[in-house]
Amino acid sequence: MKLYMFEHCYLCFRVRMTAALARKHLEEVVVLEDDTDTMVALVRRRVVPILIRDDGQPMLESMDIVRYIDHLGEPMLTGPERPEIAAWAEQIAPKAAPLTQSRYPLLGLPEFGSAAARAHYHARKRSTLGDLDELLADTKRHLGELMPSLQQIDRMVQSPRAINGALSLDDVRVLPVLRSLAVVQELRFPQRLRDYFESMMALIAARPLPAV
Ligand SMILES: N[C@@H](CCC(=O)N[C@@H](CS)C(=O)NCC(=O)O)C(=O)O
Repeated sequence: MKLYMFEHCYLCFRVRMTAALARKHLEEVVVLEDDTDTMVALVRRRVVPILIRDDGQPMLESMDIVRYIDHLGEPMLTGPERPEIAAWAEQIAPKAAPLTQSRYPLLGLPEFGSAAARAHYHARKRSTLGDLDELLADTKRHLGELMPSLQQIDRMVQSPRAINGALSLDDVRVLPVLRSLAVVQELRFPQRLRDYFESMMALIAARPLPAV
């Protein structure tokens, strides 16, 4: 199986963590940020993650891909799910975006490996989030708006090895968000959340992204 992805993309990390948990080999192909042609050639639109299955079929939609990989063998993500965790994962995205998306191009990631790729990202984000330097300068305010959500999810952690006590799709909803948020150097996860993040990343043998 081959995964077309951006290193910073949390939806791509959903797929990567599932493959690691399921012990399925995934060939990871990082697409340059401005390489729209590659994505369009595969699925006729600009989007990642894209999984190319071993039978050559492309798949889109991170959670569909996660379920597909999890069911290639004995499923791992069989624990209970809680609707409040899915709701949390939905509402966190707009609060995380100003903090994370302003930092991704500063981390030396392969999708930003050319000046053209970086320029493409800045232009794209300027039209949705605004100027990235201004977002960075506003880190304290954005962190203040984020912290209640982190306290909330901290209270929901039932075990450092699985948010609901047994591995489930909720881990796939939460861990990638935490991996993204951890790029904010000033951010301190509450204790239980930090234990969860560290033990889950160790479980899948993944290193955190750099933090700035
Ligand atoms: N519902 C899709 C959403 C995929 C998605 O929004 N991917 C983002 C990257 S995280 C993307 O491709 N954005 C368009 C772009 O980068 O131009 C999924 O869960 O896979």
